[in-house]
Amino acid sequence: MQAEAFFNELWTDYVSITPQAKKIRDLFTATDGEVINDHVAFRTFANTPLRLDLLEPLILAMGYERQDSYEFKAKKLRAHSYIHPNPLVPKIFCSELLVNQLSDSAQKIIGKYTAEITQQPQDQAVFWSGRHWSMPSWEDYNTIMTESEYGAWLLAIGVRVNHFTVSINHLTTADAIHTVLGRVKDAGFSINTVGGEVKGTPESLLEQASTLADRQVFEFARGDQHEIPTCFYEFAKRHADAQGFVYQGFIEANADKIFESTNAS
Ligand code: OOG
Ligand code: NI
Repeated sequence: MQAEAFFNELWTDYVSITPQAKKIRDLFTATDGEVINDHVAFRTFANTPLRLDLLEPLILAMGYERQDSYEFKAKKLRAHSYIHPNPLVPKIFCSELLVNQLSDSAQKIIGKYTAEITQQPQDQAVFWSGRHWSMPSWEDYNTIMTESEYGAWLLAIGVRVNHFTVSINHLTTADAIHTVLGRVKDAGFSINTVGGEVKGTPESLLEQASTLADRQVFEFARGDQHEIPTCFYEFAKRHADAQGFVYQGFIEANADKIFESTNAS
């Protein structure tokens, strides 16, 4: 599958549960013509047929290369990032929850659902085809939430794009991340303030910020209806190093805070 078709499918799936992203993108297309996407991110469960190592070949098949690896010990996550030889094709950040580091009871709950995954991913559609297990009960969702916000989010939302990212470098009417965030806030959207609104500095070569995830009512098992966080929109400004190369990587300390954009409170 070509990258362009891939990102079109992802965007359609993403805005269906993240209407704020379409509104914010429209805000910038109105002034800048086109919004270039820096990267997208996915989340998945390790120790299942959808684990990172089994999703990776589908990413590499589109021409990507593994860029780097990351560990988030406290959150019990690991991740890889992927970069495409065409600089206009968005990078991909894919993390997984190390389920076997959770408590026995949490492993049992997650395992009950992930046992429903019937096969390993066959093609890229795995990234927009929704949950591969039944909607959890509200009780199970909340039990997992006490140990892992990420785990609860993933159990309810499934393996699908978690955020798109506006490349501030490609905007023509705003250069500084603070200007971009000012416009987003003036339009009425909330920014994730965990670790400060802006994660990273020009010196670390990557500044990032994100909205707080949209919220949507989902029908849990047995028909219980509850509003939960869905997905968010990110903004990234990349800086050049002393040799003039614009940094293309990710920064573990920034990412650690970006994850919290889907927190319930
Ligand atoms: C991914 C968080 C990391 C970044 O840009 O550092 C990230 C997530 O929330 O799943 O996107
Ligand atoms: Ni991101």
